Amino acid sequence: MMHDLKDKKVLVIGLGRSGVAAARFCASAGARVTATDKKSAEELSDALASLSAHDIIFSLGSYDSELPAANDLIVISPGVPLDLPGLDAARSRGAEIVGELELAVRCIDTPVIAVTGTNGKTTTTALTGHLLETSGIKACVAGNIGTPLLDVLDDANGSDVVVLEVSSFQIDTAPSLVPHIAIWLNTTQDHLDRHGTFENYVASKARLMERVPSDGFGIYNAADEAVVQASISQRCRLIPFDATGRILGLHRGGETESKPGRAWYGDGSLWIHAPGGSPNRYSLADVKLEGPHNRENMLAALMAAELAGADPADLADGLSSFKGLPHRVEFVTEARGVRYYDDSKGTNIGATIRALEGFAEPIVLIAGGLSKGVDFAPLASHVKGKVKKAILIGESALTLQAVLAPHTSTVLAKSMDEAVTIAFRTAEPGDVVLLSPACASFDMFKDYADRGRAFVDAVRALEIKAGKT
Ligand code: UMA
Repeated sequence: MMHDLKDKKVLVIGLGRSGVAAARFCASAGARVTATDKKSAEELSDALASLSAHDIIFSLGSYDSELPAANDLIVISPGVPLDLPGLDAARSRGAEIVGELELAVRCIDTPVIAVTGTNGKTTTTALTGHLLETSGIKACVAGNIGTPLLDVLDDANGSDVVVLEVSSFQIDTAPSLVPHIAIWLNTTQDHLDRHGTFENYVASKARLMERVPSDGFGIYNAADEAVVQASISQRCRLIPFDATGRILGLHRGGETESKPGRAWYGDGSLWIHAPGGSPNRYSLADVKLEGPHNRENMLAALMAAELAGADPADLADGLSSFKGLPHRVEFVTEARGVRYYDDSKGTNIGATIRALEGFAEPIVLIAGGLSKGVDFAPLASHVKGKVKKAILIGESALTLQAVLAPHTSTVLAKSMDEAVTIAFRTAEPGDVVLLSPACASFDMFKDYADRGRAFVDAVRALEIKAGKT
C-alpha cells in the first residue's frame, strides 16, 4: 500500500533518526513538510545538513502547540510523548498521527519477523538477521536497532524477510505493522514514565502479538509470567521457549520430553522443535554469547529462523559465527588463561547483574562512572562470592566502594589504563576480567563505545607487553 502524500501537509515532530527519515520520505513524495524539534538549529546541524536537498519548513528551538492542527498528517518520533499539547486538537480535526514505522510498513509486502521485549531485543534482532543470512535467506534488519525502516525500503522489498526490532512506542504508533512472526522476549519494568503503569506497558507489547494472523507465529517466553498471561489468548500459533530448562523439555525416564512447537534449554544445548518438524539440537560449545539471558535470545532467534525455512546445519554454523554486539559482554581476548570481556553497554545495575550471572568463573570486575543517582545496593548480593576484586573508576567509585566493600575486595583506579593494569595483575588463569560499569560513561568518556574502546586498547597494550617479556 503506497501513500498519496502529494501536496499533503505533514508535520514531523522530532528530528532524530526516525524524524529525519520521515521528513526526507514525505518531502520526496511531494508533501508540504514542516519539521519541528525542541533542539536548536545549531544542535541539529547534522540533521539539517542531511535534509538540505529538500524543501522543508523548520520550526526549531521550542515547540509550538498550534502546529499540529495546521497539518493533515503528523509523524511523531518514538521519544516524543503522545500527550504532547496540540495533538488532541489535530486528531479531532481529522489529522492522522503515526510513527515513522507506520509510513514504512505501508510500503513493504515482505514478511516481517518483529522482535520486542524489555531486554535482549537488539541482540535477538541482529542474531536472527545473521542466522538467516548464513542460511542463504536474504534479511533486511531495521527498526529500533538503529536503522529506520523508511531509510531501507528498497532493501526491505528486495529481501526474503524483514527482521524488525520494535519498541513499545513503535508498536503504539504503527498500527499497520502485522508481523508474520512476533517474538516477545521478556517484560520487566521499564519506560513507566511513558506508559504510566506496568499493565499498560505489557498491553502495548501484547498488541504486537494480537496483530499476528492465525497462520502466523507468536514466539514467547514461557518463564516470564507477564508474557505468558498476555500471550495465551492470542489467535496466532503460539510457540513457547524456555531458557531455564525447568518448564519445557523436561527429562522423563532418561528421555527428553519433546513436543512440536517448543524451544528449550537442556543438557547444555538449545533444542528447537518447530511445528511439523523433528527436534533439532544446537550445541553451545562454540557459541560466544554468554549467560542465561542470551539463551532466551538464541532460542527465540533459532525458532524464528527455522520457521522462516532455514536449514538446521546452516543455523548451527550461524550460531557459532555470531560475534555478539559490540560492548555487550563482548569477548575481547584470552591472555595467560584469563578471558577479557567488554560490557561497556552495561550502563545500569540490571545490565551488570545479568553480565555477572553469565559467568561461572571468578570475576575481576571493573565498574563505576556516572551513577545517575541510583541505589547500588542490589549489586551487593551478586558480587558476593563471585567477584574476587572490584576495581572502581569514575565519579561513583567511592559510593560503589561503600556498597561493595563488605562483600569483596575493592580498589580505586584513576583511569581505565590503571584499572586494566590492576586487573591484569590480579586475575589468575581461569578467571574472567569484566568491564561492566553499572553506570553511564560521560564523566570520563565521550560515550559507552569510547569507554569500551579505552578498555580494549588497554587490554591489548598489556597483552603485547606481556607477550614480549
Ligand atoms: N524531541 C522533541 N520533543 C520531545 C522529545 C524529543 O523535539 O518532546 C526531539 C529531540 O530533541 C531529538 C529527537 O526528538 O532531536 C529524538 O527523537 P527520538 O528520541 O524519538 O529518537 P530517534 O533518533 O528518532 O530514534 C528513534 C529511537 N529512539 C527512541 O525510541 C527514544 C531509536 O531507539 C531507534 O533506533 C530509532 O528511532 C530508529 O528506529 C533507541 C532507543 O533508545 C535506540 N530506544 C528505546 C529502547 O531501546 O529502550 C525505546
